[in-house]
Amino acid sequence: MLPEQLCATAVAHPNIALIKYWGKRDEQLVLPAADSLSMTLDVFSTTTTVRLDPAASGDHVTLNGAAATGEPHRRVAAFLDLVRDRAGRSEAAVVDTRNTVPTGAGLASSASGFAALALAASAAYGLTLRDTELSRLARRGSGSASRSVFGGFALWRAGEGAGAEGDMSSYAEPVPVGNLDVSLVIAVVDAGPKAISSRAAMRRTVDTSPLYRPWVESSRADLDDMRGALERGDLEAVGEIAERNALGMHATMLAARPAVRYLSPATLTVLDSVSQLRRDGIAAYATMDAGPNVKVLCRSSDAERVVRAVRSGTSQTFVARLGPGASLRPGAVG
Ligand code: 2P0
Repeated sequence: MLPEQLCATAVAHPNIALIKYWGKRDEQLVLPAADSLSMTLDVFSTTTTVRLDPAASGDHVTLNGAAATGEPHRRVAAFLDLVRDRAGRSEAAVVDTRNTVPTGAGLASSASGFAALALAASAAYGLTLRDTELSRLARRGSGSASRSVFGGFALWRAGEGAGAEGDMSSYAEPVPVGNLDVSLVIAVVDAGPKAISSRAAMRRTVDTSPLYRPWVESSRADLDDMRGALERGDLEAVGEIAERNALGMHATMLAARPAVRYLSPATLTVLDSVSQLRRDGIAAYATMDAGPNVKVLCRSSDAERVVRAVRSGTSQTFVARLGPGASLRPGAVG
């Protein structure tokens, strides 16, 4: 019989950044160049079970029922090594991950994936981590996963310094928010795989874009403004700041050499629809990540109107609201 802590299941949700993370100062420790701020969604959860297998010689990973190989397997195994180091244990693990994001929706699952894996693996290997420690651990899998540890709005601090000092000081934490009614309409314009991974695109932007440093500076100012807007519960200000921050991030990428361009003609069509909604008096603001899809911030009561406005030119739309932080499934440890 296995001792009690050798199996755990955790659930986590994706997050969308309103102040973007784009660029690292330390690739190995996943230390970002600047703070970022996100909202965790209530859709597209990832559920991950980690079971220690003392008889196995290596980790076995399945993603939606299919055995992971190559780079996805390597990233999970490297992450488990961090957990094993910290726990002082050496057993291999069987990892089963299920994403509820619809296949082909073109939405990344690394944030929810590594947040769920961090929680399930740390519990399975017998570690009890505070939220801050869990966020630091999830960060090592994928930077944005540090934020999915928390529900609602989360601020990921870049932290200070290098090496252990940087590692200790870079984690996410919840952000206090006033009374804010917000929904996010996700407009999928292209569900295909990206031409360049966000990891490689970030690196190229940091290394070659003359607009990178200015964007980092303006992002710091955007963050201060965003915190004020969230405290006031001012959706118009939250949306304006999020939209300008996202467009600035894409501008820095366009200036990379060679250029990184995720935005497509269909993206711009949706952006036009969002501008038209504003002219019609609807508070609607766009943000885009490492792909052509558009997420539109709006009041919940306007979400259906936004869906109708962006529908032409999109293959699918979803409406999300604020979601919960990562959690262990009750009774799932043992
Ligand atoms: C974000 N993105 O803040 C930004 C905006 C995409 C655009 O975080 O290299 O998968 O694993 O730390 O977290 C996507 O990057 O990158 C991302 P790694 P990650 O949400």
